[in-house]
Amino acid sequence: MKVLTTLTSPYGRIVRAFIIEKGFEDRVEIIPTVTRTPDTPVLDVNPSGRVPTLITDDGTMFEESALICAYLDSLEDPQLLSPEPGWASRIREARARSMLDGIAVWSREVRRPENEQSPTIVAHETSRALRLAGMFDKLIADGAFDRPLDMAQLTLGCTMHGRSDGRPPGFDWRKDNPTLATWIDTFGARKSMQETLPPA
Ligand SMILES: N[C@@H](CCC(=O)N[C@@H](CS)C(=O)NCC(=O)O)C(=O)O
Repeated sequence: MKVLTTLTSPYGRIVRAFIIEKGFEDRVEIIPTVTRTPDTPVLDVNPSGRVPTLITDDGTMFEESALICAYLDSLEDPQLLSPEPGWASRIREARARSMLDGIAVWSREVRRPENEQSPTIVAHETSRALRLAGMFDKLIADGAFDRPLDMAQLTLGCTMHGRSDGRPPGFDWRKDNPTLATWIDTFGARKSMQETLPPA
């Protein structure tokens, strides 16, 4: 199997980290690629051009990080991501993905040429990310992540780990969210997080 991804994509990082958590490094080849160019190799296999894109040995194409992780998890026991009964773990996962989706929009916006950037979008996403950081600070203090690895933890870890204050500019989340900061630092020590750090 092959996964096409950039090494900077947090969505790609979720899949790369999960491959390590699952011990599938020998089963899934990571193919670093570029996106958003007319000749990106992703377009040869996936018309959306998005990463991560998984190609299975029988040629099936998967996109969407959570789906790819669920598929990989299904291939071999123990299943690492079996959600606990009830809705709580899926609710946490959706909240983490909501935070990631907002930060991805924000990060993309500030990479555009300055005269094309929207201060309205930047302000909107800054507020959203800071509000959600505050929510996770409280949830974690209340024990939401005192459990085995799940997609919520993997998503939040890949969203926040390696993201020092001020990246994107104005994302000063650490000082007001010490519980979240400690959790991210602890989660970030996992081999899967250390080996998937985005390039500086
Ligand atoms: N919901 C998707 C999001 C994937 C996504 O937006 N990937 C970005 C990279 S961070 C991408 O491929 N962008 C290229 C493009 O939009 O053409 C997932 O979870 O995998």
